Amino acid sequence: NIQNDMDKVVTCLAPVNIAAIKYWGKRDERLILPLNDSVSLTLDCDQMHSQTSVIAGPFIKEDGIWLNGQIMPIETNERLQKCFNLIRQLIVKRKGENCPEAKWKIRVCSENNFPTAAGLASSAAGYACLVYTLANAFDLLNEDLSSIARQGSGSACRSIYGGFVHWKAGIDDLGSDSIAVQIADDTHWPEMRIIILVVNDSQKKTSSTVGMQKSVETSELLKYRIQKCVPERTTQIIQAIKDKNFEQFAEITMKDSNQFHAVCLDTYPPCVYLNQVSHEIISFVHDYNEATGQIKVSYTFDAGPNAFLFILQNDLSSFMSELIKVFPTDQPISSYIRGIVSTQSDMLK
Ligand code: 2P0
Repeated sequence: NIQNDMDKVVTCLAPVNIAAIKYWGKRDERLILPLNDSVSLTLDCDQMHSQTSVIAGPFIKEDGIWLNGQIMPIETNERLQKCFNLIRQLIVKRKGENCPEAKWKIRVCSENNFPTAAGLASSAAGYACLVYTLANAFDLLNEDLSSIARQGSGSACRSIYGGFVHWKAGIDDLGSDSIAVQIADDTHWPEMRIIILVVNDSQKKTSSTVGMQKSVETSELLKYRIQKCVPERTTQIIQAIKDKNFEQFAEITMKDSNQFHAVCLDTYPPCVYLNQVSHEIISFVHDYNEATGQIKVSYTFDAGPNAFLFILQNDLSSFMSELIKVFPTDQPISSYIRGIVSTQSDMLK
């Protein structure tokens, strides 16, 4: 797209991803290298997404980034700087040290169409979108973008790919093997739906970054989880995804969410992300499955009280009609995505 001057704005969208095997804990804070593998589903772009526009050129005096209409201080934001620098390094690698583009200043404007930092994976979509849009603007889409997105926010490396994604923790100290790979693309398992129950969309008290640092420092359960549980679960859930074995996928997802929140409680002082309504949703799901005699639906919770429910299309309407009896809402329940069914804003407060 770029010759001597970038005379157009490049705009891209990136979706959020929801982890079924959770990333929690780093072995290297600076390079954002995780202690364990994680597995996620990337939603479709037409629902919860970040949208980023980039313009660059000699006519821009300094780098600038606006997030949801507010200017972000780049000088004090190490992660943003890292992403800009890594992209510039790639430009030099591709086009030579003397290419003018490497010196161009860049303007970025980014917006989320959902609440930022409310445990709805906003940093994942945001950094994935930033890196992808910059790469697109500078013709770098063939490069490994997941390792750059990872250095913006760990979970962002998974949003670089659609469908079902495995972020391999890797063992290299420099992170060369800590990359996201696609397990299956977004046409695989089209019956899979995700229902998002927005219990609370306010900003969370302990950010994931800080929460996981504290867990690494203080939680014994985290060590056990990483060594004894996650490796086997990762292998099993990848197989379940490939086989479209919903019951296996769903059971592992619930167990991993529960263990992740147990680690949060085992952290000292504890990180409490779930609330009373979250626990009521968990009970509701188990009661529903018990009544049907099968695992028809599963839940997972990130660093916040909002629930992500996985269900197959065929079971969706009967489940929804039971759900709204217990958790009523005036909001219309819109049915989205390969991924996703509904955000029922504020309904559960
Ligand atoms: C996940 N979370 O796998 C887990 C589950 C939250 C709970 O990835 O410090 O915002 O930027 O690497 O990516 C949130 O962690 O943290 C996260 P950083 P990030 O989705």
